[in-house]
Formats: sequence, C-alpha cells, structure tokens
Amino acid sequence: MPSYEVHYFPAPGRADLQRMLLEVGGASYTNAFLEYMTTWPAVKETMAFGMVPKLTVVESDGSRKDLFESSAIEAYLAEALNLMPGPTAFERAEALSVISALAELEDKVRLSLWLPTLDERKAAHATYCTETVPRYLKYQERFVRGDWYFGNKMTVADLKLYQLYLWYEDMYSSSGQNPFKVLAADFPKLGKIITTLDKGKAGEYARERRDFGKFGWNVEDWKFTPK
Ligand SMILES: N[C@@H](CCC(=O)N[C@@H](CS)C(=O)NCC(=O)O)C(=O)O
Repeated sequence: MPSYEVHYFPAPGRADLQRMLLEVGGASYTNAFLEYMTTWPAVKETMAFGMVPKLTVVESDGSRKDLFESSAIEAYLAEALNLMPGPTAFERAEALSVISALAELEDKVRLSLWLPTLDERKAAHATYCTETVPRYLKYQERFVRGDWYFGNKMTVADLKLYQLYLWYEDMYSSSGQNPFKVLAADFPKLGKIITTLDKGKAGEYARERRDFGKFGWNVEDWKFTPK
C-alpha cells in the first residue's frame, strides 16, 4: 500500500475530508503544512493549478506522484481505500453526486465569510442556516438508503456529510446555530449518520487530529482568524 502526503495550510479547510478518508481508511499519511505568509507565493508556482490541496502518493519503491483538486483527490482516495459504494461505476458516480451537492451547499457559506462588516456577516450566516441549509438538506435526507447513504456500507458520501457537520460546528456551535442540531428533527437519517461517525474513527480524527491550533472561529468577529 502506498503512503500519502497532504500538502495544505494548517487548517481543516479543503483538506479535511481527505485527511478523514486517510484516517478512516487506515492509510499511512503525513501532513506537509504550507506557510501562507512566507513561502507560499513561490510554492504556488509548483502546483499544477496554482492551488492546494495537493496529495502526494508515495509508492513502496519510493516513486512519487502528485494529484490536485479536492474533488479528484477525494474520488481517488475513496476508490483506493475502499470507501466507495458499489457494485458498479454507477453507484460510485452517485456517491460523487452526493459530494457535489454537499460541496455546493458548502460553497454558498463561503460568500458570508468575506462580507465587509460584522452585521452583514451575521445576517448572511443567519439566512444561510435558516433558509439555504434546510433547502439543500431536504434532498439529502431523501437520498439516504439505509443506515448509511448507500445502505449498509459507510462511504465517502457519509464522510462528506460529517465533514460539513464539523465545519458548521466550528462556526456555529458557540452561538448554538449548527443547523444539523437546530433542525435535527427534520433530518433524522442524516443525524443518525453523523452520530454514528462521531462515535468511531472519524470522530476520533475530529477530536484529536483536526485542530492544528493556528486558525479558529472568532465568535466576536464572525470570521476565521489566526489564534
Ligand atoms: N478548486 C480547488 C480550489 C482550491 C483552493 O481554493 N485552494 C485555496 C486554499 S482553500 C488556495 O490554494 N489558496 C491560495 C491561493 O489561491 O493562492 C480545489 O477544490 O482544490
């Protein structure tokens, strides 16, 4: 089995699901942390598309290859670590469709993060939690086909859901606004997946190896800032 390097900034961010897949899949990996303020501008030019995350796959003979773009890295790791549903390419593509829809929901909150004033950020987050999230989660709840998204096997789709839940915890737990908790009665199947994952390896990763102590949610400012 190869080992892996996750090249990213010292934050969960877009590498969170990748690290979680590696942990849950029992792979050997290291984090290669990048420094945004110092070395990043030069390192950026070495990236295929000028951005990270980058996943380096280190084969047992020492040969290395790099993969870019979160969606491609997530799909590759899910395949490599047996965290895709089956039995055919169709179900695997369906798992990617769940990830795509959840990533779209995730992208919508990024807009709130960069608004100029505190009042604008608070208002945008409130609308996001009470209107946008339920609109998307309604369809996610319908998609779940058993104890997990794809019946009796935990897959990358379940882990994507849990990663989104964790991000909402980062931002909203201090104000009691995590929509997965506030709206728990509306989404029992999604809630069950999150609760189950929280008790296992994914939860252990979330509690012990996800916070690098560099950036955190600043509840006074409603934005992520260096700690
Ligand atoms: N489409 C890319 C987006 C990656 C992206 O936005 N990366 C950010 C960090 S979250 C980055 O590299 N920022 C530094 C820069 O753009 O110079 C992916 O999904 O991997």
